[in-house]
Amino acid sequence: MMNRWHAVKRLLPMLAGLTLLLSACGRADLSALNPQGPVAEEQFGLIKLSIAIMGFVMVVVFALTFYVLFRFRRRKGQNEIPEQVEGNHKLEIIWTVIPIVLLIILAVPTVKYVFQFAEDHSKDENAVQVKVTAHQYWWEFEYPQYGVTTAQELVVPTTKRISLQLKTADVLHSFWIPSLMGKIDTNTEGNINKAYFEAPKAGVYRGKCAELCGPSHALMDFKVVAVDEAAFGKWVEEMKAPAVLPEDEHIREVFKSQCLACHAIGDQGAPTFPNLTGIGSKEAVAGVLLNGTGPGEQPVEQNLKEWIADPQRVKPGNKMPAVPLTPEELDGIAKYLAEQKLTYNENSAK
Ligand code: HEC
Ligand SMILES: [Cu+2]
Repeated sequence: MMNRWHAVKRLLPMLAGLTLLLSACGRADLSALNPQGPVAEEQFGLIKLSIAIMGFVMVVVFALTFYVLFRFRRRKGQNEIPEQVEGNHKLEIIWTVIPIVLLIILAVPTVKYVFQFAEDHSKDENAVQVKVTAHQYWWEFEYPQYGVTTAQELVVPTTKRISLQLKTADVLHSFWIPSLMGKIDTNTEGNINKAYFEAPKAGVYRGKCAELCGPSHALMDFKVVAVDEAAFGKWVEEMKAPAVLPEDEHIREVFKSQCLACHAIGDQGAPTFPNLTGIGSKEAVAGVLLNGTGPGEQPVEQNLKEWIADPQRVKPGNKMPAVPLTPEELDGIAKYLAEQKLTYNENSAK
């Protein structure tokens, strides 16, 4: 008895630790357990329903088990073999029918929502259409209604439904915004998946790749930036404004020849790889180097330098080479890019 109490006492700190850990699972920008939009809310409803049913089954089964263990335990001096029971129609019917009823309760809303979430809104003119392309290890967002393409930050208005058509440019990935919608795979062209979500509350939500896709899979993050309608309109305008290239002639030439072969900025360059328009006011560089002054964050210029100097160190296996630059060129380009700020979302601009 004494020993058992010791074991319990030793487990207590671990239980306390786990409770603390789990209590951090409700982050509004990151957690499926703290839904911030209607799609995520309905999905959370399904999670709660299945947990409730499973919890109920567990309690009943455990209670019966302990009752039987206790009630029919072997008593002192009891040496004969107890009565052997084989088959009991009443009981067998009961424990077949109850699980069937439970499964039906689980199946009806699940099937209903599976079909609802697969609804095709790609022809809906009132929805914001976004073509999502997953790349090792970044996300491309094209807005055909507005003629804008961006990367890593999915800017959306709070007032509209966002209709997604998703595909991959290389291997399979999975698009996931835990607090706004569940996962949806990105397949190759010809097998486009559709999904939708709404983000009625302004804010920044974290997105993830949820399909192991290579060495930097865990770094394939993106953000959803939900803003009001006016700010969204302003964002579209700012994205389409002509580029202002670096003032310094040498830096400008290096930037044009070394960077714009792959990247676009404003109306300049090739949009094959992430569009750098407004890179100075994004939440992160390359999705993972968080901009800002909080814990784990750095000023954007610092993050740009870190990224451009050695992209492979930040995200092993990504498709951006380390471009040979002198320290002055690196400084000049990082400073120029850090100044590329959009003002549509002043509140959260870094
Ligand atoms: C061969 C093509 C290529 C060249 C050349 C190139 N990049 Fe990139 N760049 C990429 C790719 C691919 C990514 C996405 C990497 C990832 O996140 O997986 C990227 C990402 C970036 C990002 C992060 C973008 C974002 O939205 O967060 C910045 C900033 C950047 N590059 C700057 C530069 C600069 C500055 C140069 C020139 C010195 C340059 N790149 C040259 C291919 C290139
Ligand atoms: Cu991925």
